[in-house]
Amino acid sequence: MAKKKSKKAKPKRTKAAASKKSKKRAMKASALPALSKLPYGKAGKALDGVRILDLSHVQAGPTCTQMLAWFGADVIKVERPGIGDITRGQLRDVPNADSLYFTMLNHNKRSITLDTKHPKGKEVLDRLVKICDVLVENFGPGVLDRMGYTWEHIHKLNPRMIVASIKGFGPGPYEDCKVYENVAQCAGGAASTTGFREGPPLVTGAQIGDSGNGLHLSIGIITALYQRMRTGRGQRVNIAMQDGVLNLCRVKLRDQQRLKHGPLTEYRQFGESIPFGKAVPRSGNDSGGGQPGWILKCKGWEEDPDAYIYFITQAPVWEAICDVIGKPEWKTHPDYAKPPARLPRLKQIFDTIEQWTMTKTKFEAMEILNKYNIPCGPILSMKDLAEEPSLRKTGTVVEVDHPTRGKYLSVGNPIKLSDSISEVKRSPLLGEHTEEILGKVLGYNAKEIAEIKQSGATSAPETTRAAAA
Ligand code: CAO
Repeated sequence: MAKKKSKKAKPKRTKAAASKKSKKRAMKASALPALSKLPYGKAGKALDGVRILDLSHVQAGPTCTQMLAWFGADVIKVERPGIGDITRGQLRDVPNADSLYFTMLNHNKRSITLDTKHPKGKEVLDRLVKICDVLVENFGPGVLDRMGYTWEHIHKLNPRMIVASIKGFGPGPYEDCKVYENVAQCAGGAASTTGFREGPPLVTGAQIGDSGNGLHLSIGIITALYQRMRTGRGQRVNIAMQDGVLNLCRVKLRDQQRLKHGPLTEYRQFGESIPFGKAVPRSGNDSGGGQPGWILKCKGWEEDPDAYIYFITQAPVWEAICDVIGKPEWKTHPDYAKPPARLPRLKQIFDTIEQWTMTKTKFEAMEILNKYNIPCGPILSMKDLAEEPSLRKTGTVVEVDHPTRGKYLSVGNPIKLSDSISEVKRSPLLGEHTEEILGKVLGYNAKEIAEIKQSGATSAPETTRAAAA
């Protein structure tokens, strides 16, 4: 029997309790500023006011700081006098101009040249540490400490500083190793699972070790900046390239564990009755998810290496697929009608679909398949992408002008914020902003700037300059 509700009177809200509650509400509300009345895209940039001390080089660090710069952070890139970031001179296509390798990774930044091992250079770097919010570096293991910029030293100068680092490996047997992109792909599980079963491990064109970890690092930095709003203090953000690549290969670690319970039925080798070994094999062009897919030849494949399409036999549109490729009988045939029945015969199914795709160009096939919501994608070459008008329109591919190399194409910010619109500004020349940063940012007067310059802390000896040319 239900208990009779007690008729206890509700406790009366005292004046004190009410005022406590309204205070709490007011505090909560005041955590956010009043709604901006400015139109979207006109209220400044997301990271306006954030200053980044960028000691990064090559690709992994610079992709991170470029992303932060696109979001409005003031990125001050510190470079070795006379040489600068090594990529300025690597893979050069235009004599005496910064390479595309450098320009495409260092947009929207300012450059100061500084010998960080020179006593006067250290004095300037100390000042930079004091006024910046984030220090980003991807030197080899131990380099920053050897320079004298240990976490303790940095934190003493500026307890609010976030110190963000990329290294090849985390603590463990390889922590002292230097690492480049492809090493990270190999150590993080990507190479072992990429390519065809019968071939060697393969590295991918997507720079998941460098640019992928630049993204990981930027997420870490923005998160640390957010936490600093509550704690007031900085923290370290560490990314190991091996970890970042493994994170992107998460589905392969999933498959490694599934192997214990039987063969991976969505892999072609299952249908070909080839036994699985102890580790996840290379899966060629098999889909990494639950909907089987493969790359198929299209009309013109004999001459054009990119005349292919990725075709996914998504279960809900199977009947449409059967009609399009001229196999309506597969809709009811017990060997093809249901997804589990199709798994052992994926090769034969895709070979049959390919007979159809070979009669169409990749774009014709796309148009037909899209009408039926059949997931597919043409293999687009870099030429296709560079010339694609819709990518130009969205700013994903942009043309940038540069004083020494002229016009070139770059990839703009792929993350589109509706209230913080990215503009792509050319990369800085080596040391272009040295005086500006010494004077306007660090507050040195003209006499002090002259002394710094005379000390050799911002310029390279003739021999270094000649070697870099
Ligand atoms: N003034 C004076 N010296 C400077 C300087 C400056 N402004 N900037 C850098 N240097 C010096 C450093 O002090 C260091 O000297 P020491 O070795 O004498 O201490 C040296 O230049 C840089 O060392 P490094 O190990 O970082 O550079 P490297 O070319 O030998 O190696 C790389 C490059 C990428 C393998 C290594 O930096 C690394 O493993 N980084 C971490 C992982 C990473 O980010 N890899 C991806 C790179 S992108 O493909």
